[in-house]
Amino acid sequence: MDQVGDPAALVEQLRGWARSLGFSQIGVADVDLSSAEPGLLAWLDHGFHGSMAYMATHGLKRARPAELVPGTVRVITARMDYLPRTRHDGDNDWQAVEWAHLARPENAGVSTYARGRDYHKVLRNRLQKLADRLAEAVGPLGHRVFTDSAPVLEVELASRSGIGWRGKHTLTLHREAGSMFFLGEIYIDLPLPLSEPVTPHCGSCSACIDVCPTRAIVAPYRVDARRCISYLTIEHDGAIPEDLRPLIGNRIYGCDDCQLVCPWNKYAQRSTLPDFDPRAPLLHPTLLQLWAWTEADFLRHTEGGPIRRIGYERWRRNLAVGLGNALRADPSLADVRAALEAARDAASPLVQEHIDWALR
Ligand code: B12
Ligand code: SF4
Ligand code: SF4
Repeated sequence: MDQVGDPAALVEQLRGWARSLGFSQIGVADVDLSSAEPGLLAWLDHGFHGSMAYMATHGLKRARPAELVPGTVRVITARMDYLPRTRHDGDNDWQAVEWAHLARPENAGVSTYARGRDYHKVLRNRLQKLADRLAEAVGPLGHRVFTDSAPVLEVELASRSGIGWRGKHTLTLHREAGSMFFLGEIYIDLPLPLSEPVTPHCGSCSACIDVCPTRAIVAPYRVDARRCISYLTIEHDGAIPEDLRPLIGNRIYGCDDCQLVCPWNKYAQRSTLPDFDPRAPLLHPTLLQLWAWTEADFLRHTEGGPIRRIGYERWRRNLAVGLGNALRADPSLADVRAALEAARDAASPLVQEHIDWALR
């Protein structure tokens, strides 16, 4: 610690640098996550990870930072708010705006986080800059930056270091910031002073559990990913289980419901960066507007964004489910029926099967 001088002052400095890079908060976590290991193992044992093989592959390394990066003694945790800086529809109640959009079955629900630039890129670059600043100040520093990119138990690290508490939906949330933020980490070999966790404030609330369209939050703090719309529309390859299709409604990329209903998200903070500004076609589109996209349109509109990762076929699969649910809500929607029928013959077998389901 010689090279550091006053470690508490260094953490204060780090906070200032982090803020200037677009982070709203940082913390310092210990690397002993052993008390989280049984929960991680139970989650895997229940098969809650579904086809996300990467969750099982690394096993307990996910809960052991020093095994992932030897020499790590602390983890700097960071929060970056992503609610877009721009307000739309002249309304400050962003949750009400989102609910109103989802309430119309012809509309397409695209998760708030996915409407702008891919957060992996935004956070990684900025975390690396933060690590570089720290290395300039303290001399040689063993470090690695992560955001949702490696076997790291991010929510656990964040909640242990005061970024927020773990909500019953399993995400990190904070009294003054809700949960509409991404997490990132810097693993370091420098023993900075730990930051204190905050007290949890879910109390007797169970709004997120009750609102979940697919009952994916099977108990407080337990998400069965196989039922989660985020998993089904983003992570899952192949056919979406038929029994879950009607429950997905018009959500075609991810799902925000458990966060939209959370009372603490009244306090969600807007991003300070333009990166998360929504691209116009993804803000509040209808299903038919997106269904009309060719593959070239899809690639153009999603360039540099997270949606591109799922590819055109999964995108069409998700839209077909949404269109089927719109028809179910209102069988007289002749334009929806016609659009599905017109696309059927040229579609891949996977999409064709979802179109057939939608038309039934
Ligand atoms: C896999 C994953 C998913 C999966 C599974 C989600 C989950 N809850 O595990 C799916 C695809 C469903 C998903 C969805 C979403 N995700 Co996600 N996801 C991840 C990822 C990569 C790993 C999470 C993880 O470790 N899960 C494993 C389980 C074991 O961990 P856990 O749920 O936290 O469980 C702990 C306890 O609750 C308990 N426990 C859990 N289950 C059980 C079961 C039993 C029987 C027992 C005893 C205990 C127990 O033990 C665990 C250890 O303490 C992280 C990034 C990362 N590397 O950490 C992002 C991350 C959690 N996701 C994020 C986001 C934004 C989302 C979505 C909101 C995206 C969207 N709008 O569609 C949704 C929200 C859904 C939800 N309610 O969780 C953010 C959350 C930011 C925040 N504020 O906390 C993260 C941190 C990514 C990031 N870098 O910002 N995600
Ligand atoms: S993201 Fe949607 S489907 Fe997944 S747990 Fe939350 S409310 Fe349920
Ligand atoms: S909706 Fe209620 S239970 Fe769920 S995370 Fe928010 S405060 Fe906690």
